[in-house]
Amino acid sequence: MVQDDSQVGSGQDEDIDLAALETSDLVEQMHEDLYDGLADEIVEGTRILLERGWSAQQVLDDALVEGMRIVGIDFRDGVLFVPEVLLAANAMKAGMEILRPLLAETGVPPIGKIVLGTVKGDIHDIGKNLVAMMLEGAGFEVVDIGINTDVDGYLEALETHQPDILGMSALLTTTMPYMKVVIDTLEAKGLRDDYIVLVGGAPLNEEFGVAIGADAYCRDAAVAAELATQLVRARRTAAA
Ligand code: B1M
Repeated sequence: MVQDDSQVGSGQDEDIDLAALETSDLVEQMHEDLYDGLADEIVEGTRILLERGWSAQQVLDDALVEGMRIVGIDFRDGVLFVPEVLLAANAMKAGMEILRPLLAETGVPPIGKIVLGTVKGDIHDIGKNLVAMMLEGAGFEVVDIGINTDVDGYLEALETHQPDILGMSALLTTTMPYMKVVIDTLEAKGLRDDYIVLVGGAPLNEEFGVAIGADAYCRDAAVAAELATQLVRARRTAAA
C-alpha cells in the first residue's frame, strides 16, 4: 500500500498483534503507533525489532526518528497539535529508554565530560536526550542540565562540573540566538577558551555555528559524538 507521509495516523483502536507482522509492516505500524502516541506499543515494537536482530541504531533511525519526522510534518501543517505531539514524544521516549543501555554499551573508557542543555525558552529535549545517549555510548560522561536553561544555569554547571565541552540544543528559530548570549557571556568572563562549545538542533546550520562563535555545529547525535571525540583528542594533544 502506498502511504502518504502526512496521513500516517491510523485513528483506529483495534488490537494488532505486532509480533505477527512482517518487519517492514511492523516498522510502518510503529510509525502509526508513534503518531497515535501509543507508548506501550512502541516499547513492544522496539523489543521485537531488537529480537529480530536489528541494531539499536537501526531501530532508532528507521522506526523512532523516522516516525517522529512524520509527526513533525503534520505538526507543522496544523494537522496535529501540542497535546498529540506530546503524546508522540512520550511514546518516542519510552522506546528510547529501551535503546539507551544498548547505545551506551560500547565499553569505551571515558574520554571526556560534557555539560549539555536546551537553551532558555525552549523545552524540546528529545534530540538533546539522543545526543546524551550517543555521547555516553562514545565514552563521555554526560551532565544533562535539562531544558529552558539560562546563562546562569550554564555557568553554574560549568563551574561545578568542569567539563571539556559545553553542548547546547535549540529547536526554535526564536531560541537559537540565545546560544550566542551564552557564548558572548563566556567571552566576557574570559572563560570561552576553557571549553569546546558544540551546538545543535534542527533549525541550525554550519554557518550559524560559525557566526555565533561555536567550535562546531552538529547535524545529528552521531556527528555530535564524532566531533566531541575528535575535538577533545585534538585539545589534549595540543596541551601535551
Ligand atoms: Co515543537 N516545534 N514546538 N514541540 N516540535 C518543532 C521544533 C517545529 C519545527 C515543528 C514545526 O512547525 N514543524 C516548530 C519550530 C518552528 C521554528 O522555530 N522554525 C515547533 C514549534 C513551533 C513549537 C511550539 C512553539 C508550538 C506551540 O506551542 N505553538 C512549542 C514551543 C515550546 C517551547 O519550546 N517553548 C513546541 C512544543 C513542542 C512539544 C512540547 C509539543 C514537543 C516537544 C516535546 C519534547 O521535546 N519533550 C514538540 C516536538 C516533539 C516537536 C517536533 C515535532 C519534533 C522535535 C524532535 O523531537 N525531533 C519538531 C518538528 C521537527 O523537528 N520535525 C517541533 C526528533 C529529534 C531526534 O530531532 O530535535 O532535531 P532533533 O535533534 C537532532 C539534531 O537536531 C541534533 O541531534 C539530534 C539527534 O540526531 N541535535 C543536537 C539536537 N540538539 C543537539 C545538541 C547538540 C548536538 C546536536 O549539542 C552538542
